[in-house]
Amino acid sequence: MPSSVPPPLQTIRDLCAAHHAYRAHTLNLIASENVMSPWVEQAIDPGLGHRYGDYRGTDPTARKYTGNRHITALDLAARDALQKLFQCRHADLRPLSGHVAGIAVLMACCQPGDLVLELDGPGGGHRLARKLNEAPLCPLKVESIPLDPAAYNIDVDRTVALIRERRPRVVILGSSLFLFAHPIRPLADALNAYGGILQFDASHVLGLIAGGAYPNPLKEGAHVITSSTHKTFAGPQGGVLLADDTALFHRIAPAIYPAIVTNHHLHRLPALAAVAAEWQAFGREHVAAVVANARALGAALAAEDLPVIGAKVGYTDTHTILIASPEAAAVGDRLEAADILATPVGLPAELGGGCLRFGVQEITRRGFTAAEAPAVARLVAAAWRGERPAAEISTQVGALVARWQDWRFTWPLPA
Ligand code: DSN
Repeated sequence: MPSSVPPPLQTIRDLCAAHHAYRAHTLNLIASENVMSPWVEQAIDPGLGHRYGDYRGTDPTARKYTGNRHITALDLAARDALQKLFQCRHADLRPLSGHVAGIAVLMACCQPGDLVLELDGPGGGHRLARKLNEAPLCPLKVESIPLDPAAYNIDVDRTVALIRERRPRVVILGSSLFLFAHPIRPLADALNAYGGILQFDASHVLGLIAGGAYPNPLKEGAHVITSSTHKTFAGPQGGVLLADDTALFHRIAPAIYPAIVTNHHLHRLPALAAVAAEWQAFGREHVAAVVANARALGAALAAEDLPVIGAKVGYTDTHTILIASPEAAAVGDRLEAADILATPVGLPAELGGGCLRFGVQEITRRGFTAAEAPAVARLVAAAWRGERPAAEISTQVGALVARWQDWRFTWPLPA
């Protein structure tokens, strides 16, 4: 190996180092991010990323390329680990993201012009069908699932009536602003009456489902789960599709391969198997702490007189806390200037039109406990109101996060 780093590569290394140094002293409350434990991160195998492992259909042993004997075994081990963890018959690990897994369901189940019901942006929807519709190749009719703003959840009666009247081909549940579990059974019953599909986007709550803190949508009547694998489920970035219905699983497979994904990025598969094993060992304790910490932080933020959504019902049943603000983007900038990272998003007009979204999954993993919720809330409130210079708050933020250097909910690390 050459001893000195070529100048263009040094620049790249410097940029990465600057990113890591910056993020190490920020308070990361972004609800869609997480960190892998060192054990899981070490299971990412760049050498596998040099190879191809394509297979057609649903049988990972039916490989197109030669040289795959160990890759096939790894792929099967990862698939089996996910099926066991989510107590389902089928897992497809080829989607490169939750979005891609979701597209596969729509491509397999819809004809051009079919109706899809999904939550709109303020309702927390990822807006998969609307995003797909921006490409002229994919014309779908898309309507919004009715919301009960007071409960910040789906309006079950109106949604069931809409399904019966309009007979959508697919209904997509799941949210990027999840506070409370979506009701599934009555919607699934309405869809089953004519063969409609209930797709559940579990991206935000996959870890909570795996650890038993959120009801498993497949057990509640969802036909298919599509998800990313790196939010509350602290795995490598990527996607997964889970199902019990064998015929549906086979129907979706050609949309994944060869339609959307050919090479399915093998380097992440060992880490996916590793995070499933980690969740088997520590998942229950892990996600119980995440939800308890989110509720504690919700209460502490409310005690700072911030308008936390869901005050009458315990703030949240997930990792997420929402604080209403009509000027969410400006507040998000103020927080970022103080090194507090949260996400400004829209909310229904009845809830003020906008909010900041916070998630506690990453800080919980690194050592945050409910006892520290008041300290975190004080810093958030000070930055929110611009009470003190951002640099002064940032110094306190850095001192707080420096205390959280643990790797909780994983196996001991070598000394
Ligand atoms: N839906 C995005 C988010 O919640 O941040 C990620 O895909």
